[in-house]
Amino acid sequence: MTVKDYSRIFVRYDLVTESPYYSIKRVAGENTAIQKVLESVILGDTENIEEVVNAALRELDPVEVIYHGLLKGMNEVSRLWDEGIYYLPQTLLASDTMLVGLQICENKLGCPVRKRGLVVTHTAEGDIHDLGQKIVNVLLRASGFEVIDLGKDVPVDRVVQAVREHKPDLLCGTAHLTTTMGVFKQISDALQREGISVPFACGGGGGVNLSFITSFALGIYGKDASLAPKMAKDAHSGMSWEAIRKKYNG
Ligand code: B12
Repeated sequence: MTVKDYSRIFVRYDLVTESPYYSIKRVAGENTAIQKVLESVILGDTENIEEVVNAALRELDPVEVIYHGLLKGMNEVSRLWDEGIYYLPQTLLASDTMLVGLQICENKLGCPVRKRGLVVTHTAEGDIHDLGQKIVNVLLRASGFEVIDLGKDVPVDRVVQAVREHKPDLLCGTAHLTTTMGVFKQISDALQREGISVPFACGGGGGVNLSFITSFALGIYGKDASLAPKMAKDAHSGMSWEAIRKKYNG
């Protein structure tokens, strides 16, 4: 066979596929405005994120911008990290970019005046992976729930204290580290010792999965943030944690 085109003969394909620009092409969608949001997250472009999110919001619903732009971009960043292409600085910049975009979407969503119920959310003790929790907060607020956001790296005692004090319909937790997810069981045990049986929806990564979360009382596994408002609605209507677990976790 004779080679007819020599123009790509010296291309290092490993370097091509390891570029974030390859990622951007890989996940390209139809909508240009959304594509720009996605690109800004992948490139960690904190300077332009405000402008591109506002432009996308002129065409699309905030929840669409969150799911098809911010979250899709962050999922691609997760892939780049997992494959050893992105390191801490790029990932951190991408996370900060996503958080700026999320805040703009949240402002645009606004909050219904009449509150439907109360939810306490937190990211596990020792864990700073709070992007999932932030999305959960935004979707809950947009659905009319009052959210008490305890933040990240929250000690077990503080979570238990907040549940005692605020008596939420639902408690939410996010964790990503194998070393931190165990605190969910500690929280559940502590609540049970006090006779509190609040449904405890948990999500995240690493070992946080259906079998781990359903291995302790109160735990309900949430694969996606969009489940949080549905679970909160069920909890507010009086469903027990067992019934909610059965409904969402089978
Ligand atoms: C972004 C990221 C970071 C960012 C976090 C920024 C931030 N503000 O969150 C930074 C750069 C700071 C970081 C730091 C570290 N990270 Co990191 N990080 C990631 C990465 C790439 C993506 C995680 C992420 O945010 N995904 C996007 C969000 C939106 O997804 P999510 O939280 O899962 O949320 C979705 C669902 O889970 C769900 N959900 C989440 N919570 C809830 C709650 C409820 C109620 C419901 C219903 C749903 C729900 O809804 C969301 C989508 O709809 C992962 C790799 C990966 N593939 O996941 C590693 C990863 C989690 N990190 C890891 C590690 C080891 C670290 C560090 C220890 C690194 C280091 N050597 O310093 C530190 C941790 C420090 C600490 N004490 O926490 C490991 C964990 C390994 C493990 N199993 O223990 C991972 C898996 C990478 C790896 N493969 O090694 N990290």
